[in-house]
Amino acid sequence: MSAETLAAAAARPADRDPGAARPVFEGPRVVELLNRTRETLAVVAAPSWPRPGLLAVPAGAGRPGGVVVAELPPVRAQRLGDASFCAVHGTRWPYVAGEMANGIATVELVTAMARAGMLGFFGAAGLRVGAVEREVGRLAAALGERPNWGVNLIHSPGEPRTETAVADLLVARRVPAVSASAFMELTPAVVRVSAHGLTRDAQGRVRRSARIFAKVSRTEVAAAFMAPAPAPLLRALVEQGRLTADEAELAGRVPVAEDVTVEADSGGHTDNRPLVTLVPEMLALAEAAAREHGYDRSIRVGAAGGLGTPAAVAAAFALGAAYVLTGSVNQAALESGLSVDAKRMLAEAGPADVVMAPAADMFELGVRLQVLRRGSMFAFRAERLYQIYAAHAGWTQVAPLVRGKVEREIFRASYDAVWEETRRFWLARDPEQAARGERDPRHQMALVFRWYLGMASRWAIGGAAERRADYQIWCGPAMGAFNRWVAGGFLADPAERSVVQIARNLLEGAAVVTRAQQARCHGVAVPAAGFGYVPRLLG
Ligand code: FMN
Repeated sequence: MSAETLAAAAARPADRDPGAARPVFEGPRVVELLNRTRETLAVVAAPSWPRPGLLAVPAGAGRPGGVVVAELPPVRAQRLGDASFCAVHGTRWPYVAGEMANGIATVELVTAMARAGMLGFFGAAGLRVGAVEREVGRLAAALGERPNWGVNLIHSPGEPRTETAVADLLVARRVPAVSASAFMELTPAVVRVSAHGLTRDAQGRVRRSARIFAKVSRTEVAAAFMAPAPAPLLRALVEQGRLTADEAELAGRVPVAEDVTVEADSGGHTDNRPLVTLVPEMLALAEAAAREHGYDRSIRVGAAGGLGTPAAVAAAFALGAAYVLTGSVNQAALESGLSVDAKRMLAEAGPADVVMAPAADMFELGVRLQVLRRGSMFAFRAERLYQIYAAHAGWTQVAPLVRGKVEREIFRASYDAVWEETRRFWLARDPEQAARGERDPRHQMALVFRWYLGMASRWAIGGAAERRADYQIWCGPAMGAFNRWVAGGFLADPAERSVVQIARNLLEGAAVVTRAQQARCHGVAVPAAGFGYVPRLLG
């Protein structure tokens, strides 16, 4: 290829595709070329040019202008993650829609993801076992033998029987993928789901019947899932007849989870940690576990938390994530179980419109989670209740003025009426809680305050407009970042936000951002718009 001056290149008559005929050097034409991720691009340079240019390379076309200093092959969104992810889980894309409690990640959401070649987890947390059973039945009927769908198994230290019952259900219904979350240590329930159905194939490799994803944000928990299940737990399960001796033996050779989702600052329960520190730390841990235990395949580390734009998704893959998992942005999708009213509130959020607030499930311990602040007083009111709880031994100890305000403004009912409703709820669900509430005034106050926190989620899901100011909507900064990204385009309209279009646009955009970085590495002047992507309807 002969060298050519910039002036000569610019003077060359454009053929049917200007980008293919002449190099481009700056501005929107660079952005336009970078968006063509399915084509090979060439970076061309000449001594007399101030900077390298970008050139499309269609088959058979010449390469006028300068010397080719680099060829940029097509960047396919399918290939941004670890190839084994798609092979093992039967997906086209290394992308997961995370579980959202109380059925907010619905059967419809999981089904849409599976049919589009991705993976989704049903939000089983907070639902009664009977409801989980019904929804798993619907999923199995809709998705049959497909491998690319799953259900959340949430650790429930306060309700161990529920955890075991859900685990047994997932095993019995042969749910192909299970996302284990909120675990602080391994329990018999999660170990059974992991070890049940382990066999060897003809080559002697261990095969799984259920693929466990562990959702973690701490290294000590990650290490437990990356190691083989502890022998005493396996032995006990064999003695109880809940695993066979062969399954237990094989479980000693593989990690409890081969997919570990690292969760950074996210919607809902979160340690608010940054993804950029967490992913490298967990990758190193996975590597060390594989070495220590002599695994014949690597543990995949996926990234979650804060992923609401193509740039964020591209960054997660650049960090080494094998796959990405989103949450907040899917809650605003058509298929999510949240009310239309609450979805509209989410669509108006900016990245800073989130705040930490007390969590209903671990209220007494002062555990907090991330919620939408804009348009709701929930975080403020829940915080007020937590402060009252922390400072008093029982409701009667609280100053009458404060009590009146809480009853009027937060409960909109008397304390006694709320306690009566709460007591009935616990009598049906866990009578010991109701009995303890009768005996212990401080525990009773906690249960009553937790009534408000629990109802605030229900109001948001059901769309109780008269309680809009109390909506509890779990949400991370990814939601606001997403809104900024899609502003002005078709995804700005909540009615257009299908979970699949959200995912496809994030992935396609991540491919563009990845290519922009490649071009920049070879000296091309990539404008800021080159690191963005305008959402479009993708087929
Ligand atoms: N993670 C769980 O493991 N179990 C849950 O029940 C659960 N419920 C969630 C409910 C909502 C409304 C949201 C927004 C998140 C929830 N998550 C849950 C976390 C998501 O699965 C996902 O890991 C997280 O949202 C990713 O971070 P992002 O919100 O920044 O995208």
